[in-house]
Amino acid sequence: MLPPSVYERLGLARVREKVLAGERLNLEEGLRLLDCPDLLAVGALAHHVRTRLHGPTTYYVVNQHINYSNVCVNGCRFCAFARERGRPGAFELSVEEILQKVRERLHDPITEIHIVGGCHPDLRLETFERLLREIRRIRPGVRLKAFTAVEIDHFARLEGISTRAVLQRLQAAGLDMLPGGGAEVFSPRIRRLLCPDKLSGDGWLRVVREAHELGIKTNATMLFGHKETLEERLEHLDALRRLQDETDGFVCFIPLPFQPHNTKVEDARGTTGVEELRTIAVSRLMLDNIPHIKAYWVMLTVKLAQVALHFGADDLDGTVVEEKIGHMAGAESEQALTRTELERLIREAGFEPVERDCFFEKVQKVQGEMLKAKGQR
Ligand code: V47
Repeated sequence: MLPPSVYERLGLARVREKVLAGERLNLEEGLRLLDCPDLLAVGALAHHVRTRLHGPTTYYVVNQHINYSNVCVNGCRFCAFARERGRPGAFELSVEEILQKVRERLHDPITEIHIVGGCHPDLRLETFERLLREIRRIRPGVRLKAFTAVEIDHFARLEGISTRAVLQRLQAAGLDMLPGGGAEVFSPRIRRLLCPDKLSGDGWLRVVREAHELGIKTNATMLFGHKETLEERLEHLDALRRLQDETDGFVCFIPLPFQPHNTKVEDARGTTGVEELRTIAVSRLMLDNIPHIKAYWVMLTVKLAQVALHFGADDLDGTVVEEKIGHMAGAESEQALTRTELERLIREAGFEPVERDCFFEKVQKVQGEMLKAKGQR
């Protein structure tokens, strides 16, 4: 933590006191932090909280990302991944092709498979139930983190059933958790501008609440650095914090810096490193009830993600493999990292690497075999 005089000069003396006392910051205080020119002063506060929560630990996961299709009816302006059906670059994997991707990695000690796609006009829920069951059969110990709240809502519309019923059916088929995507920024103004046909912010929060009520944990994201104001970023964080007060279902928050290439967002310049670190730090400070903040190296670059571990983040995410959403929008990071590389990045940043599963349960290594500390299926 920097000396009190630094915070007095910045008008943040009371904020510093509240952080030290573990008191909740209000929106106006969050806004002043997001607007503060002294990055290190904000970062030091976030690092204090991160250290109080996690000590010297930084988490990582050995995972696999699979995109089943990029065909999507939503047409979000910020997305370089999605295509209309039949257009160049559109793809759609069959269940067998997805299973082949799972089989190809059976030799890797993966604990999480992250599966998402676009809102496809006619892929049926039954197909996804079969997919989850088949993956479970092939790879029984793995955790399945699949389908954003936006996809869940889309399946419900296609089937003419409730989102709760969709969640229940997928849960019965083996779904463990929902990833945090599709949240973007909840502001109706921003959604009208960038993704008018997508599920609303309130809709996203409703589906996630239902998931939490059914015992399905989720992550949450915020896509920042496009057209949103700092106030809108803060309101997004506040909405997540209020829902978490009620449900306690969020595991991890992932701030996603907007990658502007090949998108339809006009005059988008992309974020700066300072803006990314400050947003990660403020997320840590505002989201006092969400245990983990992820530095997602795919969007941040590996080097900035490593630095972010000193600005409030306690997780570097994973080995990933075959990421498409960020890279099609110009992300300049690698396609995959190995466990050895992740551990080296964490150690060199001054932290102790701990392998986790999607719930942040520690993965124990026993004679070269990966066994979960608990909950092995
Ligand atoms: O929902 C789309 C975002 C998300 C762009 O839960 C973009 O563990 C930047 O949610 N620039 C998908 N971002 C990624 C995601 C995620 C990733 C890793 C881990 C987890 C988790 C979740 O990517 C989308 C959208 O918000 N996105 N386009 C873009 N141009």
